[in-house]
Amino acid sequence: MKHDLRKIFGSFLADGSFLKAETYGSGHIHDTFRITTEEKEKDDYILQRLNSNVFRRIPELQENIERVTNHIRSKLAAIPGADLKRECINMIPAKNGKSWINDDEGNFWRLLVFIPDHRSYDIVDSREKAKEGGRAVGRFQAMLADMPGPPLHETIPDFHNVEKRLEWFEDSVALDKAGRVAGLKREIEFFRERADKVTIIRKLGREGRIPVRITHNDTKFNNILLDENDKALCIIDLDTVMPGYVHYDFGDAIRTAANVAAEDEKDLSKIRMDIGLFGAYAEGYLSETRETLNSTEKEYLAFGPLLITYEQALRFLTDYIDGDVYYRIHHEHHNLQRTRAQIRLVESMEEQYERMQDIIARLA
Ligand code: ADP
Ligand code: GN1
Ligand code: MG
Repeated sequence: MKHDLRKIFGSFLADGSFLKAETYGSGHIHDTFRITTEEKEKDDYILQRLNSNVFRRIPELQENIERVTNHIRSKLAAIPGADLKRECINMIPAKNGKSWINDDEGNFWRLLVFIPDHRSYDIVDSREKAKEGGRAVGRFQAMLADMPGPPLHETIPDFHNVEKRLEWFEDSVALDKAGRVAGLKREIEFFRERADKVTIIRKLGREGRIPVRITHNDTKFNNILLDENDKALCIIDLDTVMPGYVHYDFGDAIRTAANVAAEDEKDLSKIRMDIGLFGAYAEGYLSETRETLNSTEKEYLAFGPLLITYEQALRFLTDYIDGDVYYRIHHEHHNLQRTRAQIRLVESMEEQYERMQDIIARLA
């Protein structure tokens, strides 16, 4: 599908003239383009065609992001030397008065200021970067802790509800829409064996032992931008910011920051959670959140990565079984390859779980 990106860009109140558009980044959900402007001194932009299959209520989602970014900007404005253009997502209003437009085909588009001189990593190769990532997420949660107003919209209902995700998985297995289930016995068994264990965080929530907070819910490391010196800069991809448990954000960041291999690595022998990267991220994260987290949240923090990596593997396999309807794939069996890589990562975490708990106990 070819879109007239120049025309779409022209529907927003951006400063600068359209020079060129290129596809950008390695996100799995939206179609993302970098717009370069003709004038050297003016901002570049990120133009996104939003995935309305994944996000069913985009006006609500955009309202969430407006509230969250306004609140973060007001916090940053009180910090001397803060860079409001680089430390927070800035959405450009459209000429229609909203923060998005619909094109003739009904697609939703939004425009963001391109954050200059940032570094984004799919794989983290040093403890310093992991620690800065932890700081960035901790700071993000702290800034949103006192956001006034009603709860944020749930942009994807039951997003991290692993009990629901297990039900949907079993439904998909039973339906076997794409005829793929016969070859997946080992993988399916992996999830069933652990199904009772992974509900612990939700149980703690139901018992009132851990609070619902505002969380990001998609803290994979390439959604955490670092600056040119690899210092914490900005958390992006705010579509899933909504009520959640801190274990989700800690877990998803460790899933990506502490894995020495790619999320979809084919050679399973290369996949391992690095305990040094785990400890460094945890140190950065707890340096910002030690005072706010309660003792039960801390006690179960190390379980977050096991839960979220399990859930991620389950989501990839469910999508594979459904015939690849959710995540962008780059080849036929990509979702299965991703599943196997994430299963291997869960096993690596299980092997090191006691050390993970010890590290958190020492830092918390
Ligand atoms: P997805 O949900 O598809 O992951 P993201 O919102 O994360 O979409 O955007 C995809 C990629 O685009 C990011 O991983 C990042 O590389 C880049 N990106 C997004 N927003 C910005 C921004 N404001 N400035 C610079 N790069 C950005
Ligand atoms: C998607 O949007 P992106 O690419 O940052 C997904 C996350 C998954 C991730 C796996 C809205 O993240 O939940 O953890 O892929 N986002 C959504 O790489 O489903
Ligand atoms: Mg992203």
